[in-house]
Amino acid sequence: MWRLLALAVLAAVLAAPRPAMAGDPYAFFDWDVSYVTAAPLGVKQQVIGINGKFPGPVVNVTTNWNVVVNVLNDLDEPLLITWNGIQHRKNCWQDGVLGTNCPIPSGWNWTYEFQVKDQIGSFFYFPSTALQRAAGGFGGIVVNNRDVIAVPFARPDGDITILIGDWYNRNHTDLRKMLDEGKDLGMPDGVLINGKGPYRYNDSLVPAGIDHETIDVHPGRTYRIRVHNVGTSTSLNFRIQGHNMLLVETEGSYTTQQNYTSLDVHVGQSYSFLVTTDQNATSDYYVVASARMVNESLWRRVTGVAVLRYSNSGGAASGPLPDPPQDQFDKTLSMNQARSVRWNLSAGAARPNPQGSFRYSAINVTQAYLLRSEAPAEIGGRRRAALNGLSFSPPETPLRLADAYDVKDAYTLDFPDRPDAAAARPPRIARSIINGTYRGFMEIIFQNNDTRMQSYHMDGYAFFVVGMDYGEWTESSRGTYNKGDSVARSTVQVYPGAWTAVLVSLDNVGFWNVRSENLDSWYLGQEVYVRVVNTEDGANKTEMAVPSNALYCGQLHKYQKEQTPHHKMAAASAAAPAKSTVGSQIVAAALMLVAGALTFAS
Ligand SMILES: *[C@@H]1O[C@H](CO)[C@@H](O)[C@H](O)[C@H]1NC(C)=O
Ligand SMILES: *[C@@H]1O[C@H](CO)[C@@H](O)[C@H](O)[C@H]1NC(C)=O
Ligand SMILES: *[C@@H]1O[C@H](CO)[C@@H](O)[C@H](O)[C@H]1NC(C)=O
Ligand SMILES: *[C@@H]1O[C@H](CO)[C@@H](O)[C@H](O)[C@H]1NC(C)=O
Ligand SMILES: *[C@@H]1O[C@H](CO)[C@@H](O)[C@H](O)[C@H]1NC(C)=O
Ligand SMILES: *[C@@H]1O[C@H](CO)[C@@H](O)[C@H](O)[C@H]1NC(C)=O
Ligand SMILES: *[C@@H]1O[C@H](CO)[C@@H](O)[C@H](O)[C@H]1NC(C)=O
Ligand SMILES: *[C@@H]1O[C@H](CO)[C@@H](O)[C@H](O)[C@H]1NC(C)=O
Ligand SMILES: *[C@@H]1O[C@H](CO)[C@@H](O)[C@H](O)[C@H]1NC(C)=O
Ligand SMILES: *[C@@H]1O[C@H](CO)[C@@H](O)[C@H](O)[C@H]1NC(C)=O
Ligand SMILES: *[C@@H]1O[C@H](CO)[C@@H](O)[C@H](O)[C@H]1NC(C)=O
Ligand SMILES: CC(=O)N[C@H]1CO[C@H](CO)[C@@H](O)[C@@H]1O
Repeated sequence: MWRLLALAVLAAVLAAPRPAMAGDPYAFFDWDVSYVTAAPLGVKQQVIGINGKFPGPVVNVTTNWNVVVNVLNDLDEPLLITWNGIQHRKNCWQDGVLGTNCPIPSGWNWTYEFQVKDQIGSFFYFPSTALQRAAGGFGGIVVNNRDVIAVPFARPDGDITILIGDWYNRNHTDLRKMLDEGKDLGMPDGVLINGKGPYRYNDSLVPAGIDHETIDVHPGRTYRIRVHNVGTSTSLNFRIQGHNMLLVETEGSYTTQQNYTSLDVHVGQSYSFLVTTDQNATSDYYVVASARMVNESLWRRVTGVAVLRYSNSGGAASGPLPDPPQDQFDKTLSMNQARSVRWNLSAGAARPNPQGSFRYSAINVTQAYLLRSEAPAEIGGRRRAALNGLSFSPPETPLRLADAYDVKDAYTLDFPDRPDAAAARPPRIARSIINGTYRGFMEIIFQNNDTRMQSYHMDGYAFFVVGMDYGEWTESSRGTYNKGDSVARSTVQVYPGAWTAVLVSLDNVGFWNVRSENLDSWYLGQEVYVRVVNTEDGANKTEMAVPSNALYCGQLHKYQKEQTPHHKMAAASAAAPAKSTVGSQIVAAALMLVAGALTFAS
């Protein structure tokens, strides 16, 4: 009992001031997340909007700023927002996935507060549970450099966020039902660009009455275009008719600058290009995102088309779209392109020292995991997806919170490091996670035994993409790793029948989600967590304490105070929602913790 009581009192004391990040500016956002009616492909449906907008607003902040987002859940189901690529250093409490946060109940609000510490670049946010991303709720995140840090290119004349993604006319609850019934989602109905359907480039392929995106530019300028694939499961080839795209950054790393006429952007990935408006503007130009790594002639409708319009444009775009890469029978072209994305070792990134001064090749690997994915199969009587034969069961009690409150049996730490270590047992549904060693250096090899493209993401970190190839990974594959200028990023593609190897330095304490970015595979269980604890963390120097506004659910639900629902509809009819100051909330949270300790003890 003493230990628990001490824990509660300590946590209450630690919760009192804001976390130690005073001095850096704050950016505040108020988001009302609700359904809005839209018909991006001509079929009316409920999509998830933020403050009535679909897609949501761009979060435009600068390195080391504190970001405070008050999220009001006006949906009819629980909600969590996650921040793809934001590292939440020492602070997985804000990560917005079920392993670290209780979902925000319908009608409640919850405030995220985190610092975008030592990061720059292009990221995005989205609702992380229950397939909600298939309905929207996403938006871009721009983290700018501080003025004192050099950027490896001249200041662009504009900054444009482009969200691309496959789209279904069925809503996310219907899609969920299909997966629950063991069905495949099948071919998407199209591709949206910034929430809009395709420009009518061909009357027989695109019906009339669909609203498309227009990107307005001036001639003779250079724009930074940030492209994010926020879709469900389709890899997309992105291209702009008549224009080179100079790749400069991906997910927080400056790349060596190279021109591409098109680039494959896989689900969950983000890239920045510099595009110079150096064409004669005889007419507008097509901006295309077309399905990749599928039979493209069958998947023709899965094509997004927007328009790049110069201010001196001579007229509408017409004629055929610019060709996708002609490599139907050459599976190496896309992979070679992926390999060509390299780190610019001399560029400064978020800090003054060159990003390449972190020499990953000089560090010895301390833990290695080979994670094998297979096509979804029947596991425990249901169609599920697995890694190393384990299909993750989403926790009712967030794993990190369970640790903080000594909840037993919330998870096991025995995730198999090899698929063959798992093969002895039949595939199963489990809540087994990876025991990461703090300050260790982990190698993760993703082996894709499925016949479709996958991409995998790790929260809390950027990893070095040191290798990828077709076939089965073997020990000797290590000889092919790029030991010099592998790019550091948070989402990587894994080609069917191929492997991708990444290295990650486990210096960020917390519980971090490793997941398939393909929504259906993720929903069906293809995720795991890496638990990184510092056993010598006496005073929470390497990890922040439980936030004072933490939500409690599952086995800890008894600590949760009721919140007056703030539903717009409810608020209209019911009395005005109770207002509470930050101070009173902290007191309430502290009392809650003490009460919790007593409950435990009794
Ligand atoms: C999704 O569509 C189904 C009908 O196909 C409808 O019953 C359901 O309410 C819709 N859900 C949402 C969130 O719009
Ligand atoms: C983002 O913020 C920066 C400075 O904080 C500003 O210069 C820039 O114009 C903003 N970008 C957008 C797209 O609003
Ligand atoms: C949401 O929570 C904050 C405190 O975190 C509170 O001040 C606010 O009134 C709440 N309600 C709404 C509708 O945002
Ligand atoms: C439109 O697409 C159809 C079907 O692919 C094709 O046959 C036709 O030639 C296209 N029309 C134009 C004007 O490109
Ligand atoms: C990229 O293409 C542009 C023209 O579109 C050209 O001006 C520039 O020199 C090229 N840059 C590189 C690094 O190839
Ligand atoms: C503009 O450029 C296009 C493509 O390079 C070319 O086909 C066209 O003739 C040019 N038009 C004029 C008026 O120069
Ligand atoms: C794609 O599908 C078409 C139509 O079914 C078929 O003729 C073609 O062979 C397929 N292409 C590939 C590369 O499988
Ligand atoms: C790498 O970054 C430096 C700035 O440190 C820049 O001058 C150089 O052009 C970049 N190199 C490439 C190949 O992009
Ligand atoms: C890495 O391991 C090798 C061989 O065990 C050892 O000689 C070397 O000192 C280690 N390097 C570091 C940085 O620990
Ligand atoms: C987890 O790893 C640590 C070393 O980082 C080790 O001390 C501990 O015993 C491991 N726990 C389990 C349950 O394997
Ligand atoms: C999957 O693994 C099996 C057994 O190792 C192998 O025969 C098959 O070729 C693999 N398929 C893919 C797509 O990797
Ligand atoms: C010594 C100390 O203050 N430890 C606390 C650190 O924060 C966790 C919660 O995140 C508490 O459980 C510890 O008691």
